[in-house]
Amino acid sequence: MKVKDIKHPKLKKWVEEAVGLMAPDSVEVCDGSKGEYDKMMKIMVNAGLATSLNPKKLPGCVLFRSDPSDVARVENRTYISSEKQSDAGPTNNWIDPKELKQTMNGLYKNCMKGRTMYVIPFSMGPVGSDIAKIGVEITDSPYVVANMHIMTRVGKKVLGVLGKDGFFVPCYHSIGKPLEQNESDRGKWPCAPLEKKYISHFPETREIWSYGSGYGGNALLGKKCLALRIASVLARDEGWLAEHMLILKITNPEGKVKYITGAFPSQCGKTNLAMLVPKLPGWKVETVGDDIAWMKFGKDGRLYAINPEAGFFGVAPGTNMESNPNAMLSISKNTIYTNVALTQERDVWWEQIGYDAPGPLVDWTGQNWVQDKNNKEQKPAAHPNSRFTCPAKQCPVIAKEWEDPKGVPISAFLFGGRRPKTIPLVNQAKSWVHGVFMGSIVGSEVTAAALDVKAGTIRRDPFAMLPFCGYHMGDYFKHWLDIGKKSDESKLPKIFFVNWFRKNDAGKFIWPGYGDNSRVLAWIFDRCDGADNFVETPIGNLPKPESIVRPDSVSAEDLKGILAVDIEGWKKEIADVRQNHYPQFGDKLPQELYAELDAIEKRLNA
Ligand code: GTP
Ligand code: SPV
Ligand code: MN
Repeated sequence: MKVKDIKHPKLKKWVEEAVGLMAPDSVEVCDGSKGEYDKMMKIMVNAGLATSLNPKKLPGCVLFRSDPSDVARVENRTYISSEKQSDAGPTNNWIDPKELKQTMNGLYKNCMKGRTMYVIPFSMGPVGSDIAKIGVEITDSPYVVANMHIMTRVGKKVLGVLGKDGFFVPCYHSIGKPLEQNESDRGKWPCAPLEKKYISHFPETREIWSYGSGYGGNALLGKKCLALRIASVLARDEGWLAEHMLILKITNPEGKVKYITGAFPSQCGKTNLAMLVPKLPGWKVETVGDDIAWMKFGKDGRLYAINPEAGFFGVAPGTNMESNPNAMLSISKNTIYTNVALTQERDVWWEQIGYDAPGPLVDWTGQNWVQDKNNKEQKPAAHPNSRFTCPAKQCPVIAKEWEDPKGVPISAFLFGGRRPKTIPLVNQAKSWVHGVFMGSIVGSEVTAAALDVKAGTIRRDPFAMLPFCGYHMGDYFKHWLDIGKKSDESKLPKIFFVNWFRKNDAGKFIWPGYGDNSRVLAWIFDRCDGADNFVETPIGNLPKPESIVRPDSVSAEDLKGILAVDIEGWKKEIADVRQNHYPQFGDKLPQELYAELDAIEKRLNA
């Protein structure tokens, strides 16, 4: 399709302006067809950017290697550019919108020379459903086009819903690497240097401007930029929730169904929990979503969640047939792999894939790599944030209702992170406000999902939304409290804090995690039905030890340890929140949360 075929005058004008500014060689409007996807792949194979994988092992799969400066989200180049700095809050980077647009217009000028501009109309959520939101992304990256085909619903049907005057979120994207005459990419992932990358959001005008990166959440603008940063602002204004949460369906041995969502920071186990194969006999888990949940109130006063995405952009390392067989099966065809290692048979390999490297590999940087298990210092063959992009419908346990525009009614919210000490395996909030308090203090050991935060240290990541909230986090806490105030609390989801990542003194995980997490889900399921399976403690409701079915690999003593209240550890936790975490939000920190902090401290000291 061509620009002249666009029937929406405002969209057409916006595209024409972008063409004038960015000066591409040609412009194409994406139709979302299989032919278009195949064409993108062909272009990238020809440019040396993509390697077709072995069709006998991985039909329809390709591998990309990105630039070392472009392997993850860049949080210190990500901006919430609201009119007032105080609306972005202390945890977001801010530049005055006029100034930022001026800078970025400078970068965008002629930035698509030598390239094709693709105009991608996309829907977050099932096309045409009331809850869906439409965006249009302009990009010069065929990689982005192909990934958007998988992660969102793209094409003509979206333009159909937009009609002549429908609302869309305009999203500019350029990799920031124009080509000179006769220049081509020749196998080098095109992007701009780090200091020229900008991932910008203009919440008042609902605009997204991204420049310089082609990777993941920086470039697939429907995901973190629209479905979280812009959507969180819409959700605040309209009284709903846009969250960094997985959505799962769980069925107990009696056939009773519940839906649970969970917010864990990046690389802390959402995809794995969403696709879990229960170790507990008779239980079943199915997937509705693995990264983002939009939740609105139904007429019955309950919260209903939809997954706005259509695919998974999941972490490769650690994924194997034991830890997550459903992910392994989902990515066995029609999958885009980025920054994993390549075998001689043109198969993929990564750390903890479940078997040793089958001979010499090409690592994610394109170098030869021979596994040396005696060398603890050996650099990984796959980048720690290497990922797969695959259609959600390929998941063997995708729930039949995953695209239901009504959404699914949520019974429980989980919060969690990687906490080697103190935080117990599972802990139920005593009330909605206590649950909001728990969400507000989520902390985790930092992972490789962002380029510029030091992996290994613990940072607070409230509600797993620190990098994804499009406004002041203090106002965000208030929004959660307001949801509680205007609802019948008995109909709201029950709130739980979970931690699969406790370590012993030897630094080993105590809890086996993955499929064994079903033991905790079963306890939560029964708790939602009011089972007498808990003890009240100063920090919340913890399981009676015998109410969690113990895996063989965990001793009774170890289980008791991760279900106990570490009084001294919690006192330190509370002191850290009081001294370092809450004060940064100033007078925007709701008093109710300080009151919760005081109450817990008092109970710990009693
Ligand atoms: P994003 O896509 O970055 O938002 O991440 P995510 O929250 O979906 O994380 P994911 O499920 O991809 O897990 C990230 C890493 O944590 C992988 O390397 C997993 O193998 C590991 N992991 C997931 N669940 C568990 C668990 O229960 N225990 C342990 N020890 N590791 C886990
Ligand atoms: C995350 O970092 O939480 C992700 C990956 O889900 S990205 O889409 O790159 O943000
Ligand atoms: Mn995520």
